[in-house]
Amino acid sequence: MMPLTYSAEVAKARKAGTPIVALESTIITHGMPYPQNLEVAQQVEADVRAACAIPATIAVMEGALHIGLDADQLSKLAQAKGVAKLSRADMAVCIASGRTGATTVAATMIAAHLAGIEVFATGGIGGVHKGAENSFDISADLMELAQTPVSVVAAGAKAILDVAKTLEVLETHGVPVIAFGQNSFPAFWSASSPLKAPLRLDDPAQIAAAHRARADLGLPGGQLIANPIPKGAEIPAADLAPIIAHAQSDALAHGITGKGVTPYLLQRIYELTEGRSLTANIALVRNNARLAAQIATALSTTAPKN
Ligand code: PSU
Ligand code: MN
Repeated sequence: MMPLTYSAEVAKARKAGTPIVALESTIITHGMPYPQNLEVAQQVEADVRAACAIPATIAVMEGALHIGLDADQLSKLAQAKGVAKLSRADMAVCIASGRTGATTVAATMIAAHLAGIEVFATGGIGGVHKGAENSFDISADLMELAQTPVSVVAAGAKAILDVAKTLEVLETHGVPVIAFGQNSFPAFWSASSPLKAPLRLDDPAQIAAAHRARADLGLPGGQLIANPIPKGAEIPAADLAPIIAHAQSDALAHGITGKGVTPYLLQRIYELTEGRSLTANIALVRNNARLAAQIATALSTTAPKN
């Protein structure tokens, strides 16, 4: 079994049975600029604590798989240059070569599951990119949701993706996509989208019960909880559409492919919205952290059976 390096706070929570929420680190290293990335990471951790759970930010630091980072480690990671972006395919090589890497949704789910953490909060998941019929660019996050039993709270999928195809792939792989408190599938910067969410639940305790029921049915994999951005923080889809198209044509013109695509588009949209995309991003991640803490609390009252 892979040795795990727990932060003191997470080690204590594990002993005491306090609910724990996993947090990813790619959002810190590849999703937001410094110093906002550090401020957001600290704020999101504080939100989890305020909701009576313990945050476990996950990353590989110099070859060690960390479940929870202390304040110095978080600050170091937020400023580090050349950090690898780790998905399922990359984790083992990063660990074996003693390097530092930030975990995507897929890699964070793998690490969380190893640590017995059942809930994870992020901003947006990876998905099927526009033009995937030619590029085959489909995030490994989708297949991870199909095989690793962690409930992931995200604000839906970004319009940088082909959201309809993303939902189709999730359905094909049997991933429950559950909108929280509404019928529409949230569109990251906007609370609703023209697409209906396949499933809806209105109560964190029901989401926890569905997580347990899935395991009791013998089904592998987790759930995607699609939590809409808070109303006051939305950016209208019509404002963003031309900006996303602009960012996408820049990516094409610069020959950006593979793992580089998502970070490039996020950075370009940040520049083109003059930081407005980041303000919205912060509001929704914080909102997701609070919901994840409530789900983790509900799960902690019903231990897994296996
Ligand atoms: N989408 C966002 N913000 C992010 C990411 C996706 O809105 O920060 C990050 C997450 O870590 C996600 C990863 O798991 O990008 C997906 O990358 P790819 O498309 O290369 O699988
Ligand atoms: Mn990709």
